[in-house]
Amino acid sequence: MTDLPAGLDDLAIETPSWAYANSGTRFKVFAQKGVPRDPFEKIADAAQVHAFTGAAPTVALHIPWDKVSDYSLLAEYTVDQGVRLGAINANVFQDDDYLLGSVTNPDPRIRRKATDHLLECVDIMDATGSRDLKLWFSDGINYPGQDDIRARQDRLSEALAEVYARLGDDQRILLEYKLFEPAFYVTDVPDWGTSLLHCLALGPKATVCVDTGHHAPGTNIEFIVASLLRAGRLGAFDFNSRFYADDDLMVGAADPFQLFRIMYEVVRGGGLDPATGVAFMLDQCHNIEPKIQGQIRSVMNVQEATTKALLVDAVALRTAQDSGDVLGANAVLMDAYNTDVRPSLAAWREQRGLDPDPIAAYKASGYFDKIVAERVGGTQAGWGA
Ligand code: LRH
Ligand code: MN
Repeated sequence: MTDLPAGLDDLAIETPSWAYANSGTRFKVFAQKGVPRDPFEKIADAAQVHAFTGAAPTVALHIPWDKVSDYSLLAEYTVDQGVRLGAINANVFQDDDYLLGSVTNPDPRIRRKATDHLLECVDIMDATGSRDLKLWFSDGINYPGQDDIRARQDRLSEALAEVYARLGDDQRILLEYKLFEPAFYVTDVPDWGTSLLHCLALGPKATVCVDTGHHAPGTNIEFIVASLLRAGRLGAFDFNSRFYADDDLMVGAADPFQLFRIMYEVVRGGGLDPATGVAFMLDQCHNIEPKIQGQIRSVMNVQEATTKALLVDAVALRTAQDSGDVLGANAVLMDAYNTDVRPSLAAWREQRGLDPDPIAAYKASGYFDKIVAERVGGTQAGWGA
């Protein structure tokens, strides 16, 4: 069994409230038994993930999916459940007014409406004590000529500047990019370069969010991670995995080697140090699989990739790299990747009073049967689209 390197204790993963709700594709959203009906039940489920993994202490909210009358009450309930509220996700992608865009819309009245929603989310952060405002814009165009690409960037930066000015000292923006969907010709924040340009223009409290499902096939995401860490502008990850597009599958499920390479650049770039402020969030949809188990498995996948990354022999690697030993250097990384860290992680859990097998322990806890029996009636939560 491998001794676990220091640093794993620093890995804190944030689970998304919407992963516990019904989700699907344009073809079908399959309802599942026991699904939460409100943010309180979502948080109770998220608390289970932390209870069995010891590594998921915060929960991200999405507004208005998680709208409540009293956010400080929700924050108190969350602490009572053993977790804390994390990032606040704005939503300017589901209102009919946003047909031609939200903050980039040609119509100033609609831009005003969208910006006001973003400002409302900062008010919510004040109530929940959240540090991060996560901004993802579905804004874009579908046909060449439909709108002026540069003018839309001007509108976007104007709205971002107003929101940035509203931030408190300890608050920040996470600007997420995405190559395409729902826009299919130009997305206004399509890549890390565009997000970084806006962040640099705004100021130090604006950072980039890397959603691992938002790149063109073949994109070297770990290069983006290394570059953003080097620039001090890597704010967060939205972890998931994909075989084709924004599939939002469990992180590490489709490409565990890619997740390892990403976490190696995180470790190498000092991103695991809480002082660097990188948020490790999951952004997934468990369309057909049990949701709480899916989140537990996802947290374990990130723990495994991070542990392997922490095992890389940095001295041997640097020696091989500096001497031009191509295969030697590659072998150092592959040795770490090919190390079975599961027994060590099981021991890490036991040392912390956790069951070595979180999924088996969760299944044996009877929690799922309890919520299936309790959560009868009412309306199951979903994306509300
Ligand atoms: C957009 C996205 C964004 C969230 C949404 C749930 O694809 O990744 O992070 O708002 O999913
Ligand atoms: Mn995302």
